[in-house]
Amino acid sequence: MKQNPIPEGEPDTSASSSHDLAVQAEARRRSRRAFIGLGLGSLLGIGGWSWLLSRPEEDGLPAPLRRVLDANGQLSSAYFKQTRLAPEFARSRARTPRVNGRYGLEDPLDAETWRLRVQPLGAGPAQELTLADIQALPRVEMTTELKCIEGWSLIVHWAGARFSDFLARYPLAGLPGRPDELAPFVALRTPNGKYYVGLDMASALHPQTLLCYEMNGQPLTASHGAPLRLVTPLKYGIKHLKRIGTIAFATQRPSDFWAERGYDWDSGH
Ligand SMILES: Nc1nc2c(c(=O)[nH]1)N[C@H]1C(S)=C(S)[C@@H](COP(=O)(O)O)O[C@H]1N2
Ligand SMILES: [Mo]
Repeated sequence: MKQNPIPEGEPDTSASSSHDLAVQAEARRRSRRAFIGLGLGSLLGIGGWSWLLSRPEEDGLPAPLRRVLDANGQLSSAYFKQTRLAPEFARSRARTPRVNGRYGLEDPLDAETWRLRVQPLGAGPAQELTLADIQALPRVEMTTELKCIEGWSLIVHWAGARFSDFLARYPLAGLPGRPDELAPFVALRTPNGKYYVGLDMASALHPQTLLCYEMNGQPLTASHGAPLRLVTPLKYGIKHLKRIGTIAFATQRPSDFWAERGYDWDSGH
């Protein structure tokens, strides 16, 4: 049989029987279908998301996602723009970062009266949660790099709850009148509203986006964001809002403290 040159980027199929080729084509067709399904994830609604996110994990991703990523290198690299994982490090390399940024931390923290306010879209009342409510969610630890746009970075060990687990337990992110569809944006701000960040929903649901209550094995100090801060290691430190007061949902990009001062709204790296 005539040997065709192998096109760039295609698997070497020159030794395959026609049966193998048919199997491969079918596998590719299926993984493409599965991938397209995931691309429509934002239309999947919270029911679909909570199903997906409650699947057993492989490498920190829900198994169905991981399988799609493994199934097709080319498509997965496209999808990985959103779902790649930030590198994790040995815990022994963790250090305590400098305190950087005190906007929104001006008032003394009253840990007794602090509540996390979760504001659904539309007219619904805010739900108030305690730190114990967040600590009752599955605890996740990770050692990742905190990168500041000022040019420094440091490895930190964090403990907290996945934002996705929080939303699965408190499904308050639905659109008004369409509770099965997720709002496309999340807005977080300090209790006094002086520091605020916006996230797209895919970033909020990323498996390494945590509502953190511990840094390097200790409860957060006030200046590092007690009692609860955001950590999202695919983005710069400016998005890691300390002392979360309110989480709200939005259909438009929420205002963002540093985006208003000229930085990139997404601030991914
Ligand atoms: N409330 C609040 N959170 C904030 C900031 C801030 O000014 N106020 N600064 C951000 C910036 S720019 C960085 S780099 C990180 C630093 O976190 P650290 O102080 O725990 O090192 O916090 C982020 N979260
Ligand atoms: Mo920063």
